[in-house]
Amino acid sequence: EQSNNTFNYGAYHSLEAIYREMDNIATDFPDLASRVKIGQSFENRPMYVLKFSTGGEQRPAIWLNAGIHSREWISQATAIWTARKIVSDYGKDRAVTSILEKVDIFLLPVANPDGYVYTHTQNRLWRKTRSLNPGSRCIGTDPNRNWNASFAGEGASDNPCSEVYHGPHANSEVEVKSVVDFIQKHGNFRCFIDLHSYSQLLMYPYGYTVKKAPDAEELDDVARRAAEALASLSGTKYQVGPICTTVYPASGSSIDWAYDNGIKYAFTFELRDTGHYGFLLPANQIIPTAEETWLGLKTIMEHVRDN
Ligand code: ING
Ligand code: ZN
Repeated sequence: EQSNNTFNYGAYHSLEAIYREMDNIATDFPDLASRVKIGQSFENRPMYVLKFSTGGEQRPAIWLNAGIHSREWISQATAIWTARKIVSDYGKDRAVTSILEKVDIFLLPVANPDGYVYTHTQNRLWRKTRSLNPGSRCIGTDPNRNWNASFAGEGASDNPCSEVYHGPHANSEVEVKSVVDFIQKHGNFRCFIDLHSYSQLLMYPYGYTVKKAPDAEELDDVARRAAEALASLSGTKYQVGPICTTVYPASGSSIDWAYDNGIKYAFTFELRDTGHYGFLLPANQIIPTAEETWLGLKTIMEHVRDN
């Protein structure tokens, strides 16, 4: 049933190639996967998610977000590998099968499509969206400072030329607004995971304050178990902790928004490496990274299934 599968998971791909592969997955596994358009980008590119579901009505759901920062290519690559892994393992791997009997998974591999195209065509290290800022020559907003969670607070900038510019108002970026609207309309998300790179960290709220999240102990326990599972494959070490004290203060982030809107299991991965290659992680590390990350993701998803 993988007649269309000529996609090389060990290489980085264009937006078009990723979108084509998402379509192939949905076509090959129509009872399990569907490609859903949730909106379009500032430059009018479609935003596609893969929905994995074995039935039911608005089952509890997991949002897997990737590529919100366009230059973090291992994020988008890990996400599309994960999509293929889910359809390949369903019915074979006990954990995946049991997760999908109870919860739906929504996977957004390229949360910032305009930025992603720009990193392929103009500037490999572009991070932000590509929206225009009236009155400034500088382009783009940091889409991980644009969510409605202590918007424009600490760790974000009001300068449009900054890499962490928060934008004119919360949800000003159509890419962010499209995800917010989809999640709110659905109403039954229990988990939100955002994949970034790099630094090998697994973090939970908050980024906007040093105050402990009410569920910090449970989140820390889940994250530690996930990091342990991840390391079990080939020894890759992840540091675990709240965003604010583990990396830096950051307001308006996706997982703080998710957490403050009732999505308790909110996590961010900073994938490989620790800085040797940084954003320019060689393609021969895509599959090893995706495979180990998968063990961490599965640990979190099993916890969501059981709670
Ligand atoms: N790091 C993240 C950033 O947006 C982060 C760190 C994660 C902040 C989650 C807030 C919430 O700055 C990278 N590399 O983008
Ligand atoms: Zn990032």
